[in-house]
Amino acid sequence: MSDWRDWELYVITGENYHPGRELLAVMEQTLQGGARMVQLRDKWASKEELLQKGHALRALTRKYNVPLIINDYVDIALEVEADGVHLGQEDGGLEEARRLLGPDRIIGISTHKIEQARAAERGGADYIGVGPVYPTGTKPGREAVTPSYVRQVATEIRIPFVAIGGITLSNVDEVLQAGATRVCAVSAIVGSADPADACRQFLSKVQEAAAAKAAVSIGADARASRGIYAAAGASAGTGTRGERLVKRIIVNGLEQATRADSLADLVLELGQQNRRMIAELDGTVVDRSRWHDTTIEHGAVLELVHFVGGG
Ligand code: 3NM
Repeated sequence: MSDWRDWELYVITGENYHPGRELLAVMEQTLQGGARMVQLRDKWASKEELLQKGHALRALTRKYNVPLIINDYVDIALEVEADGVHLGQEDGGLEEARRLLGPDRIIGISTHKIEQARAAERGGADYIGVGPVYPTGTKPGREAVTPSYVRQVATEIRIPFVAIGGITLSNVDEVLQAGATRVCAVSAIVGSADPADACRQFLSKVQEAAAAKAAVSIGADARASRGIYAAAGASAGTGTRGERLVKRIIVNGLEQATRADSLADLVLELGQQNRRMIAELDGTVVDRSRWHDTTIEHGAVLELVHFVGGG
């Protein structure tokens, strides 16, 4: 699997939306269309059925090198060798899930307000769901959080997040403008007559929005390096994240943009906070106890190395 955080389009199963069409055939079409993360979610299936579907989806997603996430069940995720689980607020148990799954498997948490997003980040979730952005029949009775919650999360939360709930090709632009860089859909994709084409269209919208944002960020960067620091949040480039300026840094030989102020922030931004790691900044190893007060400057060069502890 390439870095799972690269995902832009997350597709969740919803067999009720494609009666008469096989689960695997529909999900294969989404993978062909560019789904980069797949979740097995079926609130009506028995555990036995879930296991069988989980094994089949595991084989399929492996073929496409795409992570598989299991909704609700840590034991099924382990049994089918999925890449992780997705838990709702009512499921609780992030700590327990982490204990059972270990540091490397992915744990996602649904959040519906900023306090839940903060708690999930603090608790060591790898990503959060942000929704339902719009009312949806897939989770009936849930109040829509609206794009304003997406904006709030984009401004404040550092771990990856995915916007979800009632997202369609007609409203996804609004979600992307609110700061989402990853989207997830069930009915608009698996319920479509052509799931592969739906995925392609979603992906191209996400990628267009990312390209537009990158162009703005680089412009802001150029202004910043000329010493023209806009007032907090005033420039388009710093936009939704307020006063934090985008810095270009090099991590393990690759250039990337970050808004992290400290080494600890950066590790969180990269979703590596649960890993045992050695960090070297500009050629000097920084002890983990110093990560919070080690500042990340524009142009910093970092090496982050995982290690497997013995004893
Ligand atoms: N979780 P659709 S909304 C599975 O807000 C799910 O946590 C949500 O389906 C959340 O794309 C949702 O058909 C349903 O609206 C998404």
